[in-house]
Amino acid sequence: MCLLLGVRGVGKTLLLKQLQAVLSGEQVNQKETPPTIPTVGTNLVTLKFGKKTCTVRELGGCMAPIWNSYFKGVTHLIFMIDLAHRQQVAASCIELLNSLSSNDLQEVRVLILFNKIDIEVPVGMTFTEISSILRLDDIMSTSPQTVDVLHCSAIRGDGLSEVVQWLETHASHN
Ligand SMILES: Nc1nc2c(ncn2[C@@H]2O[C@H](COP(=O)(O)OP(=O)(O)O)[C@@H](O)[C@H]2O)c(=O)[nH]1
Ligand SMILES: [Mg+2]
Repeated sequence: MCLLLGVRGVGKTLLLKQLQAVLSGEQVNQKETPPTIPTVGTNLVTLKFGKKTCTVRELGGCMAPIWNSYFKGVTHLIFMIDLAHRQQVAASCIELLNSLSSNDLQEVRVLILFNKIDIEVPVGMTFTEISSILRLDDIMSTSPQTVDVLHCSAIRGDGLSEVVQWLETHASHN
């Protein structure tokens, strides 16, 4: 089971819809982006990679205080961060560090996924800027988990093939 976490509005639900579209061979269409509504509770999606599958569970951002009740049995974690929302970075950072320090997640493979690369500076942050605000190097060197980092635009589709690749390589099974 792969868990998809991130504070509210970072793009988790849209990412799952777009991954399903990519994997079923549909074109990601920027103008007809599927609408999302804030996720209440959890959103469970099964992604198919040929004969292999991967189950991803999104937990709503407003559930952060009880995210840890879903950590048992999790093998992979995608933590999403919104590059267009500076005021939210501190909150994201706290939730990320909390999750990484949980006993149940010490062995999981982690993907930190920066979303909304389509929103340009100065509203959006560059990868270099967010990395230094988050102290990403410290997080990567001190956390016991293997941590990978990717960036994408769930709305435009940039970077989604790398996310698909990560899920297929690490998180899917027969
Ligand atoms: N510009 C931009 N907007 C995005 C992107 N990904 C998601 N959004 C928008 O962000 C809002 C919240 O998305 P949603 O998937 O519901 O976030 P969640 O709360 O993390 O599930 C929606 O209006 C999305 O259309 C992106 O890559 N770029
Ligand atoms: Mg959602």
